[in-house]
Amino acid sequence: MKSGFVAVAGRPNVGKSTLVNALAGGKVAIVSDKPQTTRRRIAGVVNGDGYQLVLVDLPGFQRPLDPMTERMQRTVDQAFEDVDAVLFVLSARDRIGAGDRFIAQRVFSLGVPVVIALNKVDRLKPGHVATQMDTASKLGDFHALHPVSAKTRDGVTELRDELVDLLPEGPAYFPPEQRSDLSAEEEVGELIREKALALTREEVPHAISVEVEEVEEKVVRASVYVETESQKQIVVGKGGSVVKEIGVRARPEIEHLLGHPVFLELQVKVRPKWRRDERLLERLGI
Ligand SMILES: Nc1nc2c(ncn2[C@@H]2O[C@H](COP(=O)(O)OP(=O)(O)O)[C@@H](O)[C@H]2O)c(=O)[nH]1
Ligand SMILES: [Mg+2]
Repeated sequence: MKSGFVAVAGRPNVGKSTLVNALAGGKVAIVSDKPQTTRRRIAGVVNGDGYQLVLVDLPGFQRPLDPMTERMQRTVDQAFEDVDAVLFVLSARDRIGAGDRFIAQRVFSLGVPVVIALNKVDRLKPGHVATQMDTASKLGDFHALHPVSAKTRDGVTELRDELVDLLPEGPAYFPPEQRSDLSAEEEVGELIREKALALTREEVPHAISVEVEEVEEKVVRASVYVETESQKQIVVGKGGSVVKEIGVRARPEIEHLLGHPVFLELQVKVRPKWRRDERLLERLGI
């Protein structure tokens, strides 16, 4: 049996979480086009014939701005301490630049193999992909470079095989039916947050956190927290339309996760400055 941990590194929005989901063959981490979607470290477990690959999806690298982003950066630093390899994700759709080089400095100095995934190659011209591959190859002494699309799953199997090849002999760290290291409550909370992020913009997504109070046989109770009264009005929406839509979108996925129908009870609440509340951040797993 081969098993081990691979940290997934890269700038925000390059598609790290989407790629983890594609490699895991199911939803492990939530995805959005808003920065700071991934706030905590999530292990996505890929079980295969004779191997268990644990992908550690991380928040993007960033300059810490407040206690929340400080904790997020600490998570990233700690995650690098004990991994067998790094999957360094780049976006073929964006300029490979200073932000990527900053992360490259870090990952290429860890002393473990670095596999580069040049993501988002879907619908790009081959010439453009070739140019981006050339730029990517100059970032450091990589073990392998794979052009992929997490969206269409092009190249994902080859990438997975490459990562599995790098794993040492070892035990299974998670039971084979487990797809991530989140509890059911945490997974439900993340799904609700994903829908809330999709339906809000500007500063509101940053201000949203979700706490699941109860997962019962028939009912799931959760609160969506924001920082101000005006953000609350936005998340509630006219006549409750926005929070209702969050529920409509989240419920089928929660039911799929739990394996049975549920009634989803959502409340929107104001908790001023929660991003500075260390105790609450701890509770939210950030
Ligand atoms: N076109 C395209 N978009 C992608 C691909 N992978 C991710 N995205 C989009 O890029 C955005 C950021 O994805 P996410 O996985 O949250 O990025 P992260 O911040 O690196 O974890 C989302 O809107 C995704 O749908 C891809 O292969 N192709
Ligand atoms: Mg992410």
